[in-house]
Amino acid sequence: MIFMPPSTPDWSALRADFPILDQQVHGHPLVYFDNAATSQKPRAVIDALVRYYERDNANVHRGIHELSNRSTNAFEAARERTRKFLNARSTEEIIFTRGTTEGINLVANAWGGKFIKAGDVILLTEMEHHSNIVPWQMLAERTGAKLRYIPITGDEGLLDLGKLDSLLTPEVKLFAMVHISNALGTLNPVADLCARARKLGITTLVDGAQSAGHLPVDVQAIGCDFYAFSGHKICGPTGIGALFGRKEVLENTPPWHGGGEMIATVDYFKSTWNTLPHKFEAGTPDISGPIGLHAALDYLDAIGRENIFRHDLDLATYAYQRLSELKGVRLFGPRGERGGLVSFLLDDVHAHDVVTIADRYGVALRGGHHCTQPLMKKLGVPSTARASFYFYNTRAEVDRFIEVVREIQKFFGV
Ligand code: C6P
Repeated sequence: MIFMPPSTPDWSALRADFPILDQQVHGHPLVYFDNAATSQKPRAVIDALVRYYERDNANVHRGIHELSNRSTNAFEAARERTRKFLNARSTEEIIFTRGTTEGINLVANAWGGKFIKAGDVILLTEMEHHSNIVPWQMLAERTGAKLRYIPITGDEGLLDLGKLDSLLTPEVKLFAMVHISNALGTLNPVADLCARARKLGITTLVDGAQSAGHLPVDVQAIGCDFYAFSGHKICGPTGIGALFGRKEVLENTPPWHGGGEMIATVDYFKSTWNTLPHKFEAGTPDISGPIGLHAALDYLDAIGRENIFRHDLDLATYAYQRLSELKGVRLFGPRGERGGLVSFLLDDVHAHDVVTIADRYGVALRGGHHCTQPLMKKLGVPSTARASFYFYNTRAEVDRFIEVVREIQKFFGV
């Protein structure tokens, strides 16, 4: 998949929008390479949150006073902005959630609770995050359904798609797949996978935690039934995300949480449900979250997601190449096009030691199983170290990271 950037942004000017990046950590300039865990926030997002709390704060959809109207309008404007960001057909298809994890749990409980039965199969891939495994295991336990996995090819971390035909049997009712793997960087061909599933009448879910805000996402072009993402990974606040659900699917899906806002009428023994998407948003929602997310999506689209993809890919390719020139480095994930991260191991050095020493030099990495324990087992490692990039990172920072990796190798004598 090649995206052509419309124009090249001034990346170093953008960096100045992120106050947090301008600091020393343990006496060294901060190199923040933990963006797959959470991104930093630009001034525009911080200001939107402050402005909301200083001027407009009130509950939504309830009051008829001025502040409540302002708050409701801003909340629903954020929904329209999110619709546009994903190219969904209607705001009825955009449910605000706490993030990717909650979006997937909503589908597993509400949709899965109605449509998954004993003997059905839920198809996943071997590179899924726990958020796209555990909710399905819980559903399978409740219903008697079974899980099945598309294997990966080894350290290169591609899906072994030669096996797909034999896995897409008539028992498969749901196919849930990660768009970009947080542990490998693999960019999966989700539009092709969804098309193959759709031909067989299989419902599809895409985990967009690492893809939204990193490349252009068009849920109609992907052709998925559900797409979940988290705002905090793409310059937005923590605690807010969205679940796209195709309207026809959501209309047939019962609510998950019960309470205020999600009802049309309530009496002592029976209730009826609100229209989409409100039937899936019980109780007072996170209000400042969508407002901050709105500012984040405006910010990202002003840069251009094609540009962000190219920039992240350049850093990942450069880091991969520089690491591969060092002795004793084991690299994970594809050599070619990939998401903006690199997972690696240094000989026998534990990933936590790599991350701990890198931190002394001001370089923020992540080490561990990255919430992909089954994948780590498959790769035969307890953990990996991971450098993950975003558009405010630079090649000079990658050079600094490589210097630090060499210091770590010297320290451990490897
Ligand atoms: N991965 C990482 O450091 P939440 O926590 O709901 O915002 O996102 C969950 C999630 C789901 N799918 C994928 C592919 C993810 O990468 C994540 C979050 C973080 O890699 C924390 S483990």
